[in-house]
This record gives sequence, C-alpha cells and structure tokens, in this order.
Amino acid sequence: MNKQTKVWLVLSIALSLLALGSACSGGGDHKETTNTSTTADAGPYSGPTGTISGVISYNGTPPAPRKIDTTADPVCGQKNPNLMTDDTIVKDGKLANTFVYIKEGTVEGGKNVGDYSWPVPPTPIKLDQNGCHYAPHVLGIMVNQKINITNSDATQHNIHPTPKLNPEWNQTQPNGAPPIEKTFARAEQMIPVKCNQHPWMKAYIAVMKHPLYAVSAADGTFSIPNVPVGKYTIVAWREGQTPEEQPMEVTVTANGTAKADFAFPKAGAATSSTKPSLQMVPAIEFPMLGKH
Ligand SMILES: [Cu+2]
Repeated sequence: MNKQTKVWLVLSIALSLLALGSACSGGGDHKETTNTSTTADAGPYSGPTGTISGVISYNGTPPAPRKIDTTADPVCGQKNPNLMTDDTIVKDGKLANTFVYIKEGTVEGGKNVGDYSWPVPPTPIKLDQNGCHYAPHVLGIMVNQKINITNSDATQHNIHPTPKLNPEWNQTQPNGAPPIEKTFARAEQMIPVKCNQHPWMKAYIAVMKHPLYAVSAADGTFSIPNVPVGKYTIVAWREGQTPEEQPMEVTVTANGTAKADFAFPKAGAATSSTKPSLQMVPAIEFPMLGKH
C-alpha cells in the first residue's frame, strides 16, 4: 500500500465515523436527546426514585416586557389591549417558563435512562389561543402524546410549528372550530410554534421520550418527580431574546431530592445583542456510536 492510499484510507474511516455521529445526533439546532435506539428496550422502570427540584433565578435587571402592536387584527386588541412580550417573565428575581429536562444519564445498574420504555400519558396536553396569545408559552409533551389545540378567540388563528426532526405543518383554526389534535413522533427540543395570522404569537414545545421534565412556574420553581436513582445531565433552557441553555450534573438518590438551581443569563454570557453559541451548536455525540 503506497503512502497516498494509506492517507485516503484513514481519511475515509474518519469521515464515515463523523457521518455516523451526526446522523445520530439529528443535526441542526433541534436536538433529539436521550436514546434514539428502538432496540435497547429495558422495559418500564420499577426501581427506587427521587426528585430533582430547584429554582430558576434571573441575574440582574430583566428586560422590560414590550407592548405588542396588534392593530393588524382589531379582535386581538379588543380582547387583549395590553398584550406584552413574554420571552422573559421575571418576578422577584425568579424566571418562569424555563424548560428543565433530563438530557441523558445512567440509571443505577448501568442502563441509560432512554433505554427504558415510558408509558405515554393518555391525557392530552392543552395549548390554547386566548387573546391572540399562546398559553402555555413553553410546554413539554411526550412522543406520541396528544396535543389538544383550542381557539378561544373570535378570530382565526393558524398554528404553525416549525420542527426539524418532525414533519412541519400549519393549520387554520377559525373561531368556533373544533380543537386540533396532533402528535409528534420524534423527540425534539425545542420546537418553535408560530401563528401565520399574528406574527407576534409564539410558543415552544419540547417533545420528550420520557416524562422527566418540568417547566418553571411563575415563582421560578420546578420539580421533576419519580426520577430513577442514578446520575444525570439535566439541561435548563430558557427563551429570552435569544435562547440560552445550561447543563448541570445531578445525582438522584432513593426518596431524596437533588437540588438544581439555575441562574440566567449565565455570568459573562452573551446578551441579547449577540448570539450565544451554546444553544446553536449541536454537540457531536460520539457516545452514540456505542448504541448501534
Ligand atoms: Cu393567531
């Protein structure tokens, strides 16, 4: 084998490893976390569990909510004359609408958290359009769990999620139309939802393979119960004027509560004028290679 052939061989092996890695990680800024394999099914988890809970704080002075100009649709202005932006909702220094979830981790005994099968709750997740505003603003849902979308306004909305890993769709929903029911077949965080009628309307959906997630409440608190005993990487995501996320390692013990307090923006992090790199750069997850 001459020298050139050897170089080609090494290069092509490296490239195919890379391709394999990126095929698994999904690519783009939408991420599918936990396990993508359908073969490693450890069945439902039935061992000891604990809780992960914490408080999301906001560092410094939060940006003031901005008034939304709704003149494009008088119905919106009549019902909701003081509609404000809700990308950063802070009360007494605590941040609402932060999505906290187990990204990956090892359950005691050595199995990946995503290797277990997690039953899909039969109750649909509700997303309402009221006053030309989505409620809730940030929501989690499990793969194949129903989302039930309602229109409480005397005007027409057009719901338009823009996923990367799931099929994109948009559907009009006039006043009085029945709820729209949909499911998402693949895990993906975070799917932006917009309205083609009202450009200010925005929501985010996290589609999860497991139920181990929570959204911070108005007082910044969150709690994830029934977490199998183990060690995990959890991620807190918040929208802000540019989305930002932070990882944290936690250890869950039987009947224990693992504390996981976060603070946004991260000290020294980019502000709204510049783009933070953390959220937008997909990790090359070489550990995925082991799951094939
Ligand atoms: Cu709308």
